[in-house]
Amino acid sequence: MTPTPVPGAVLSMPSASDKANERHCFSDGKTVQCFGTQAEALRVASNGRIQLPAGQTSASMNPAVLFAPDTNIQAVLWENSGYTGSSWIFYHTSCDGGCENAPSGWNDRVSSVQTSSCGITLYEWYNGDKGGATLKVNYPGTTNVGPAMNDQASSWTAP
Ligand SMILES: [Ca+2]
Repeated sequence: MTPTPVPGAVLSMPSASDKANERHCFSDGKTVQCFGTQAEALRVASNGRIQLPAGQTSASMNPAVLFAPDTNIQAVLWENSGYTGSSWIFYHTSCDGGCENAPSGWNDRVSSVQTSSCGITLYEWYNGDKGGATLKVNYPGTTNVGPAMNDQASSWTAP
């Protein structure tokens, strides 16, 4: 059923059910871990170095703190523009160009990206630069990856 719009309501605001369906995940290279709040995902991914109240996200964090070297977080990839919706945390220990393929549920989905000072490159195809479109995003990120890369990224590297 389509909800009836309320006059004057901001239609882009996530509803309670959208919030309930959000997933915030990362992989340590072996296991994917997902959480219902990004605060919890960031706490686990950073081994306790990032402590946010449950309702807050990396969108409101100082990027210098979010991407401090000891957090091992290279980027936060968001489902929607403006750093909203579900998020995938690119957990990686250095800016060595290491490539991560989009995990299950994340292919062709990323719309905005926060990145550490090493930057992140998004690729249209799996396994990095295989000839599809690419987009380099510089620190501290972009609230909209633009029409050419929106919902297109299938892998990413730092930088
Ligand atoms: Ca998207």
